[in-house]
Amino acid sequence: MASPVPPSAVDAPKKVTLTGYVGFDTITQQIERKLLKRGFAFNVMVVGRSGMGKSTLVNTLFAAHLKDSNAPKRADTFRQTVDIQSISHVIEENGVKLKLTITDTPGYGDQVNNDNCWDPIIKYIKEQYSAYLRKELTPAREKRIPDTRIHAVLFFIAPTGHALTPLDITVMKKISEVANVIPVIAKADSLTMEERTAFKRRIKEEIEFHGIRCYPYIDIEEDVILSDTDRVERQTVQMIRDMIPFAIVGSERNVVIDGKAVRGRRTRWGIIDVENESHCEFVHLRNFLTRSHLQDMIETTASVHYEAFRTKQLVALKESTSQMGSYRSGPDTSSMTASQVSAA
Ligand SMILES: Nc1nc2c(ncn2[C@@H]2O[C@H](COP(=O)(O)OP(=O)(O)OP(=O)(O)O)[C@@H](O)[C@H]2O)c(=O)[nH]1
Ligand SMILES: [Mg+2]
Repeated sequence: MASPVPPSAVDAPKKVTLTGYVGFDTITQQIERKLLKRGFAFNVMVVGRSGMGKSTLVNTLFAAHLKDSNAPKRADTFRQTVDIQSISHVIEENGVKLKLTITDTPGYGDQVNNDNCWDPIIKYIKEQYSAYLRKELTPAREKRIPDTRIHAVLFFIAPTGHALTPLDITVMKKISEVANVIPVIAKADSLTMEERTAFKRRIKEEIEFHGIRCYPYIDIEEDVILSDTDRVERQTVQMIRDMIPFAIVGSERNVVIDGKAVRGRRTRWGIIDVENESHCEFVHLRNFLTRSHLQDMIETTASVHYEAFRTKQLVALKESTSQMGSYRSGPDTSSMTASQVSAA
């Protein structure tokens, strides 16, 4: 049997300074690999008055990118959307998977009394937060909670060339309190370029006047000294804000331009190519959604809108439980909330 080693022979812990390369700088690549493997979920919702081209846009947005054309084709006669429906597609680009879900909603504004016509939309958005919160608070929660929270709401404005309607103002305001709202001018082919510019300016003024908070947000803190990166970021946001509302045209049909089939509309004045930047801002909208702001919208939904919902729910729950007097040895939120959290 080996004799025990005398204490003096054991090496005391030494403080070693590593001068060689250890490789922790690969952490960014490690994170990237993990994120790529996991993929992203991005959920967009379209909202607006009846007949504004919401369903058409849903079928135009990523049409060119879908290899599988399993997307339901619409019948030749246009049907009104009667309930909230979601369509998901998985798009893959350079090994990055994006699960894109577009939620189509029925147009509002057709009733004699349009009071509370926004309720089903708000309810749907909150239900997704609620489902997420329930899963988050389950004692044995899933490693990755499926994210059905709406990250962007495209709000369709009628191309009247005049002003927003009081109903649009109300609905936009209500939704902007619970999600990222991005206004768009629908059916922009019915306005001339000059009319578009003037209408955009008018909408912007109204949005500001009514205190509607549209995405992307600028939080101006007066005394903060900005770094160069912050300054560039702020300029980009400002540039995009100047472009909003995007003037868009949607189409589910192809038209032939120079022998090439493109998504477009044949009008009395000529052919409109949806993807042509000099015809409309559809491409700017799509780039904004997928290229420049996808991650930020996902993050903002979680850190601003979902966070506000979560806090409100948990505070309400805590109050109701303490009122019930069932608060014996401190709150056990994990088991309580899982069963009690419901859409506000
Ligand atoms: N001129 C023009 N017409 C469009 C455009 N987008 C859609 N339309 C037409 O507008 C009509 C209504 O389009 P939908 O996409 O069904 O409208 P919606 O907003 O889904 O309507 P609801 O489901 O009733 O709310 C159809 O005849 C479309 O072809 C566009 O950009 N320009
Ligand atoms: Mg529709």
